[in-house]
Amino acid sequence: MATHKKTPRPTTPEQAKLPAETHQTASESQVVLTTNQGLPISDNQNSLKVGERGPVLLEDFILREKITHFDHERIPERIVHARGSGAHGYFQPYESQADVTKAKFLQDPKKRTEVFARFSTVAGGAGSVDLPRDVRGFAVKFYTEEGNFDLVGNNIPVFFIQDAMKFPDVIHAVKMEPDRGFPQAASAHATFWDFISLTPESMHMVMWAMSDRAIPRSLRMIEGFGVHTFRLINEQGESRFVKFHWRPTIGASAVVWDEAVKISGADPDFHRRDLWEAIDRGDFPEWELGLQIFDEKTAASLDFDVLDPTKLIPEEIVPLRMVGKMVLNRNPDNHFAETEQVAFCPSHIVPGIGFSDDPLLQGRLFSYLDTQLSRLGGPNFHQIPINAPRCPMRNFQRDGLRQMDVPKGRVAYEPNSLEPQAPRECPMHGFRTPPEPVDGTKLRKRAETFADHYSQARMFFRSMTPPEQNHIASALAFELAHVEIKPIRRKMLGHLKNIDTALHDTVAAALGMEGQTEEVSPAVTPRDLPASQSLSLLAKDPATLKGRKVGILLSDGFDSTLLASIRSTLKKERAAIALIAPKIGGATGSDGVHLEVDFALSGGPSFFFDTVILLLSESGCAELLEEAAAVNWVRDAFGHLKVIGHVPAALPLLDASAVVADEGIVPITGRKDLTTYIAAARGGRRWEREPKLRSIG
Ligand code: HDE
Repeated sequence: MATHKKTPRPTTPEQAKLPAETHQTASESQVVLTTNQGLPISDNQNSLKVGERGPVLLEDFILREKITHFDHERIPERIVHARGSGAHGYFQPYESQADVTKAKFLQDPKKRTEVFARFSTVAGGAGSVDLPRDVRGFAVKFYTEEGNFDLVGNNIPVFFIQDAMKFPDVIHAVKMEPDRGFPQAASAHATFWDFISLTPESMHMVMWAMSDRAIPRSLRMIEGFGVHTFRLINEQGESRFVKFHWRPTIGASAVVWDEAVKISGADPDFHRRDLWEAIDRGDFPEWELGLQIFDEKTAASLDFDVLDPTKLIPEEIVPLRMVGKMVLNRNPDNHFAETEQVAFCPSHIVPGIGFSDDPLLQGRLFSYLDTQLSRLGGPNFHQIPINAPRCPMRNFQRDGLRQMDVPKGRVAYEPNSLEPQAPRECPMHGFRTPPEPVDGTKLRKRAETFADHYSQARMFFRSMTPPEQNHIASALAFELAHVEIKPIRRKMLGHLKNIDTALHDTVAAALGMEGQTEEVSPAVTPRDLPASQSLSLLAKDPATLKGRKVGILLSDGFDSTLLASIRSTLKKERAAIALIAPKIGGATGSDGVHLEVDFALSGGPSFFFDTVILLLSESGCAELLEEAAAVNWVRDAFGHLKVIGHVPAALPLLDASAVVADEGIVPITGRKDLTTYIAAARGGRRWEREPKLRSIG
């Protein structure tokens, strides 16, 4: 028989409140803990029992309130874009855009409009990692003086499908497979590629999703796109088409795949942490808002349909007009209340902006409002502080679940004569849909003008630099290798052949599937379009250390004077610095001063940083030669093509890590060499190293 071991009985009431050191009671000046009804709580450590060791009483309403609230802490997560990170900030236009739009937030260069931005992955759940291969959501809520404008975009300018009817299918295909419940946050599985192989319209987006865009270095370094064609309307009622773009002012960058894999394990919150820390240290992320504005005539002259969301307009044809800047300068106060509860809807629009007939956009105008009803528990989610407009909101909608307001008065209808002060419609300033003649037959049919599925996919691939093309081929080989059903792989090779034969050949070889391609005949023969420079990340790499993170590995006896120079130089570059030492306790420099560090070697791998410096003493280096974590640290930095600055004493560690000297391995002996290191580090990764280190596949 099991015996019940008795714990010694506490002798005084004070002893019953163990552990004493974690128990904080309110002094006269402190805020008193209360229940949700405001009742002061005397004991937050113990439930109400019959005797000190007796059963807990149902009567304990304080315990029940606390546990009940806890039980209901989770709300349904977003079906897509569940994993997100947000920040507050403002948008400020450079000059009035009155010639094209009457939108109030685009008029006065002196006026800042408050914004809240949320960045997200698409496929994974709320607790999934930050760096899977995936599209990133880029949603911005502008709290304008004429209502909230939500620009709910992605970091890729096109989409997988052309019609909202297909959205549940593409999402079901990419999400974890319903029978087995895996894989989480990954497109490398059979159902996704099965759907894609049967959906030629996805091919352009697939090229983007397999490119470096899908593994960003930082949320601060992604571009954003409204994707659909929208409309701008000015005070004269003139309407033009527009596509929205966000450009990060510090440039867009990606990690390499091996880094993404390792970061996902070492720091699943890599992007969220990076965004938080940057804002926290005052290094505010910024994006310029760019508009591609065009009229019906230009739209008609293009060789694709501007209503087709699988197509982009090359900037060579319609350049961007940069109209203002968004600065994110404040972290959320509460992740749940703000980042989780924020409700974006493409239908949240303001006068001066309008929709197009893009069938995907039209479906979205329905979907987002609908999803908030179940996600946020009813029709009053606009009252949640993060969603509430900052301008007055008055109408006759009443009641409903989660009603937090107390509307006054007798009148809840319009027109009325009882309350002359009650709100009325405003023909002068109210939102108006620009009149557009529509005439046609009611039918379910895809427009012929949407039928060219390969030309822009080819254009995108051919606009990439060689390293970017290799990454696309590698990503395709990696993903398709996870598809155990061979006919799907064969069909995908058929699509790739329609996009680019060299790409097809490389992927077929990487899969070991030469000669097994299933031909896919395109609805429209793909054309060779001119390459577009703006599509490549590397072609417009800004060569800067601004906003980048430099990891400096120290050992006891490091050169203190040199560290001071490195620090002040990097500060001028506006780079962030992280110090790493074998132990978190820190390292003592040549001047005898002990320095605290940010990471222990094992917890601060080199793939957290954009470039690294080895600042070791001879004895420190000798000790690290015995340490696998140190050898991996350096080997990874080399393998991830990073610029490595090092003092001569670190050479044995470079050798032990099989580092081969090239222009990215920069000796630093003193202040003077720093210039060489900085120049190299500004240039980013050493792409010429890559083919020597890994083959495609
Ligand atoms: Fe979304 N999408 N989407 N989407 N989407 C959602 O709305 C949907 C599409 C995008 O940070 C959901 O509030 C349909 C394109 C972002 O909260 C849902 C279709 C683009 C976010 C929904 C699309 C996006 C969402 C899930 C095809 C780029 C996250 C939770 C017709 C332009 C916003 C929610 C945030 C979220 C539906 C296609 C971007 C279910 C039906 C194209 C950035 O309503």
